[in-house]
Amino acid sequence: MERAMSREDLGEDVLRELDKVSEVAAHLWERGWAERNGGNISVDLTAIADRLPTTPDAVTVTMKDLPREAGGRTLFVTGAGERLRDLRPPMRAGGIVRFDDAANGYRVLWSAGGPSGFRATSELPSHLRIHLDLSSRNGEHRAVVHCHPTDLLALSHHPRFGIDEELLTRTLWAMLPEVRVFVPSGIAIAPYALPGSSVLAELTVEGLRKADVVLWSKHGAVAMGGDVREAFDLIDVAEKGAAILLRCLSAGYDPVGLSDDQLRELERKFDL
Ligand code: 2HA
Ligand code: ZN
Repeated sequence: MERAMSREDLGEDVLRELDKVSEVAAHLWERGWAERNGGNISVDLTAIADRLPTTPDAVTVTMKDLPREAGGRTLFVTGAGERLRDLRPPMRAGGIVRFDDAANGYRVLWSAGGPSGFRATSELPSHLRIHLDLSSRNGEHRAVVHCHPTDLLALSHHPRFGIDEELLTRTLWAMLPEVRVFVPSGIAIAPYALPGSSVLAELTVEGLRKADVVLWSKHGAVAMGGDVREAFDLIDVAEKGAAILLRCLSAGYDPVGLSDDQLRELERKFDL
């Protein structure tokens, strides 16, 4: 029997991505956006981890209704029920999984605690669907971050901002120039759906086709990026807009907001 892979066997490219995951997971925890087992992260490693061997004795965790294109994909994912604050090296809370060719499920290639016992995040259906959708569109996006950013989540309960994604996007763009520039495609709202469900996965994929951040109503936010840092930045900037909006509303006034002219000036300067 082959010995289980150690961290060093993963290779430099994979380890670099895992280090970024640890860094971003620490930010999520410090921000209070990942209480208990809240939040999850995945990185599509298929292009850089295709040589990692499948541990021969690893059991297949079966999954129903996997899209066929999932076959052969290799993802880093956080574990079900794990705490993101435990993603500091040596990364107790994450693992690398590969979907079998027939897309009936996945096998664990590596996890810091050994491959047995590791189970991928309950939000794997959403993460996987996003990665598959992305790889069919372009190769640039490889990481998906889901977390529970407090102010965006609070706004999803707002009777107007919480149900009107155009209003929400325009209002947050107007809170400070960064939001207009660094969340250029805005925020989509996915109506509440059961966490981990394929309905939520579908809504998320639809949202990310048009927007940079998808706000899961009454739950949290999702973004994707070339790496986890980029995905985190999108949520972080959108959340800053939400925090300013809520700060003004809680102080008892409606924010003035950047004017249409000021927004247009930014759009010209940054070619948006
Ligand atoms: O992984 O955040 O949405 C825990 C969650 C589920
Ligand atoms: Zn969640």
